[in-house]
Amino acid sequence: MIGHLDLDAFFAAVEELENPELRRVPLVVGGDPHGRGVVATANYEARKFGIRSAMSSAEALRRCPEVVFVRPRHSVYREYSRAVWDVVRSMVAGVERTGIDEGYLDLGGFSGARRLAAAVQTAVRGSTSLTCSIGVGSSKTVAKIASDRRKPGGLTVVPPGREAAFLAPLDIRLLPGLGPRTQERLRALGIETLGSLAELDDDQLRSVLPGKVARLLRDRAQGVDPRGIEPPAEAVSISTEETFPRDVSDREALHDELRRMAEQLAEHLTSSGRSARTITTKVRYQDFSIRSRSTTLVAGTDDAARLGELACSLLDRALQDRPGSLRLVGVGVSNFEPFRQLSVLP
Ligand code: TTP
Ligand code: MG
Repeated sequence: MIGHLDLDAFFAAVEELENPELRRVPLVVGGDPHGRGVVATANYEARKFGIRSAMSSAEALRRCPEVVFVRPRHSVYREYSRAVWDVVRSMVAGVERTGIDEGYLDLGGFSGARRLAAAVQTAVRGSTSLTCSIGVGSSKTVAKIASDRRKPGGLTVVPPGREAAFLAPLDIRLLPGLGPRTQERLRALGIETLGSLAELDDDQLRSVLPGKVARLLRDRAQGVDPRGIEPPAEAVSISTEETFPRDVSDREALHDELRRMAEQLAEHLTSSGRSARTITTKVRYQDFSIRSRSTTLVAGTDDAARLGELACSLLDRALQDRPGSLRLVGVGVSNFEPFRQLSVLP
């Protein structure tokens, strides 16, 4: 059986743990309500007012003038996320993380799946104080839809053979991969539920959406989804680079760029459960020549700030060896090792 785990109101739950005064007040983690900010997430108290992810912060404030806004702190969420997935990986052999707060778990046979899922919930809560919801089913689609049925803290198990019946009454918008345009076309034909999508014949299906995707979505609406759990891809290195519209010689500007890239790489590392020992900074000069400088640590890191500082000092070394304006900078990490254990969380 496959489990889908999704943390409850993740960013907001972390902010509540970090600052207990925020508990029991409507809380939005997001951008400036007096500017063009958007809601990243809202706690359940704020959701009572209809506040949702991706809504403008200004709209959230209109819906609930008492709502408390806090700005997102991604590095804090990454630390919590890592602690969560460390626990999950210590209990479940096959884990495929699909986002900062969600992923699929291989729960083995049906008989033990519910117990294992419940034990994961208890362990996650015990070690991080965060709650999560888990859906269990014979496929990714069923597990993912099930994890969203009883939030927060829910555990929804769809026994084998019950997939189609579980899906049939649900709204088509709950099917992952079904975009808003396809939804509109389906609704125009009176198809509102996964059950009626599942029953479409090939001709009707073609009229809504030509090609393979339509059949794939209909299969999924029937509970047919052969995708298995995929362990993280084993890349030997990951890197990112940026070509500037104009050559840049300002060291602070270059450092800012490198720190931003280090954030991205740290995110990748964290989400694939790895840390890196080697960091490389690459530069391209006005004459297109390329230099790179690397350093290798004794122990791996996936810390954005650390990677950023290393990338910047490597840039400084390259520019000391050969000064000049740059057309491009890049940062890469390699020499991976699995996570170190985290010990700063309560
Ligand atoms: P979700 O799991 O979609 O949302 P959630 O965990 O806040 O709430 P739920 O209990 O319904 O699962 O997303 C996880 C985090 O990703 C969320 O806490 C904030 C972030 N996020 C955004 O920044 N923007 C978005 O539009 C969404 C959907 C999420
Ligand atoms: Mg979530």
